[in-house]
Amino acid sequence: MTDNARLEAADQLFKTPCRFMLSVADLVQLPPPDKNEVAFLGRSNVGKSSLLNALFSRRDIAKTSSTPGRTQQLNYFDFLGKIYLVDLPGYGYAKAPVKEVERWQKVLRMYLRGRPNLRRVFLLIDSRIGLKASDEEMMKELDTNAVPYQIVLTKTDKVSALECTKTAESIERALEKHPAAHVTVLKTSSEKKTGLSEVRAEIVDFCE
Ligand SMILES: Nc1nc2c(ncn2[C@@H]2O[C@H](COP(=O)(O)OP(=O)(O)OP(=O)(O)O)[C@@H](O)[C@H]2O)c(=O)[nH]1
Ligand SMILES: [Mg+2]
Repeated sequence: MTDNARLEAADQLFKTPCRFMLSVADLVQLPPPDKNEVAFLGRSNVGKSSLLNALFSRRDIAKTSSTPGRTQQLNYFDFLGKIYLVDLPGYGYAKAPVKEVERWQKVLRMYLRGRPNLRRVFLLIDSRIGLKASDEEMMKELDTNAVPYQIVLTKTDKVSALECTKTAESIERALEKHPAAHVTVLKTSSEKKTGLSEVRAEIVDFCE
């Protein structure tokens, strides 16, 4: 299949909406690991929920907000009965009570350590900011636990094309030291709907 055909086929599949399944606040509530799973991870407010919505050309699949810490549980979506998509709570600063934040951070870490069907984590990075210390820490943790992950730049509508390319290249260089990282950095804007086909195509690879 040519690259274009791969992207078009993925766009076609994503015309079918995903179905909200459940919100998980505690690991005992996780669905059985009977399907491949792909998760959206990143600092609070980076655009995880927005990206999930944009992939399906919808605004209301996952709840978004300008207040960091909007997503406080692991939100499960079933796509085509073939794969679970998981909108995760953010890490880093969150506008929520400390105890609450500690609780969901613990659940998040435990989830990332021991989910056998987790095939890929999309680690979202704000293209205006680049990698922060908390992202580097998370990458090390994913490496240690051998969780395959891929960096996705978000909000690229807020930077110039040149700046975006420079950020992507500098991250790609940093990734050489991270064994669990996918070598390619994807560039997206949920606002302008760019780079979405590439993310869709990566997900489709896990639908079989
Ligand atoms: N300009 C621009 N803004 C975006 C984009 N994606 C998300 N945003 C904005 O960024 C803010 C946070 O978006 P969310 O999708 O809620 O972020 P999140 O990572 O799910 O945040 P938490 O659930 O709080 O961790 C919202 O105000 C979005 O409108 C984008 O591609 N471009
Ligand atoms: Mg969210």
